Amino acid sequence: MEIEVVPIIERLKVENGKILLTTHENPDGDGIGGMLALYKFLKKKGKNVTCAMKDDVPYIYNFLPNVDKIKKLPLDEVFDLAIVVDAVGLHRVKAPVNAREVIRIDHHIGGEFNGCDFIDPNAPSTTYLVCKLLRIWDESSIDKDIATCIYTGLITDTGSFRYNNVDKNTFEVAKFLVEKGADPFYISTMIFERNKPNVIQLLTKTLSTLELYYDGKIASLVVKRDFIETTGTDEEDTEGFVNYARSIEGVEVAFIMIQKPDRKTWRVSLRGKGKVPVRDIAKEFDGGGHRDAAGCRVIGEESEVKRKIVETAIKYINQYETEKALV
Ligand SMILES: [Mn+2]
Repeated sequence: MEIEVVPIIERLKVENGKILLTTHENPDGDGIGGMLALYKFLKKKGKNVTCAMKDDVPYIYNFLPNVDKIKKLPLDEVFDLAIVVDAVGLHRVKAPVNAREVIRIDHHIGGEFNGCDFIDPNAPSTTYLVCKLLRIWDESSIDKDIATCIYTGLITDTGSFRYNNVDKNTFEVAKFLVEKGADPFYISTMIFERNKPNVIQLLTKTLSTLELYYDGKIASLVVKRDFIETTGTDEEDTEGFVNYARSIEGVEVAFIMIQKPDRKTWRVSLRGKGKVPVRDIAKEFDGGGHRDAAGCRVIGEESEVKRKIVETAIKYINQYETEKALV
């Protein structure tokens, strides 16, 4: 199990040039946490590291140590090595990166494998993999700041240890991080207990769009651009809204459609409950993700897009039920 991490550690040890750490667009706690954990660790190892990504840091992650060091892509610089965190490739970064070599640390499936990549689709978060890497490299260099960043990715990608990607190893890593100084109450408070009143207004508008289909097995929510504009919020404030649709008893597929500023593109986030693989639904629209959390972009009228997603969800619900009946 440990052997797979060794090539990336050996590669990083010999890199004395410029290293770029980056993550996907619409960055989350796992991408930013993973990037900043590596940033501080590599700095301690005397490396020349830069953190940069396409979008701004969402408000809820502004407490993370070294968050002010994150630059905006594109950068007018050539890097010797780029490490893409929480993404299967540079195409997910959605901004130009000039690097001689790219390696990936991720828990998503996809892309061509390169010998230095560290990818494990069974890991609950990318920061879980980052933790594994840093522990094998030099456990004593993991300090409170690094532990805080890793813990952030761990709780945001597991819904605070509620999703089915959690097992005893997740708690073992969490215990290690707390021993290293991560403060669970502080981190959870910073991420989940600092809602602005207008975000709750946005949530209210969004929840009023709730619709159920197919005997209540499918639930949809819509965030119209007007909702965002009239409440003075941002698209990133919709993070987690889809979970309200998923939380309904009997729902197997939940999705939220977020209208992009061009008003014809919809960013769709899908959530499952361990039965119907929502990643397969997203794939039909050229998207991807995890079995229970996936996304895609669809262009069209609201009702048309919704109908297509619902029809595809029905197909996969039927497929799941047929397979279950055969077992
Ligand atoms: Mn992740």
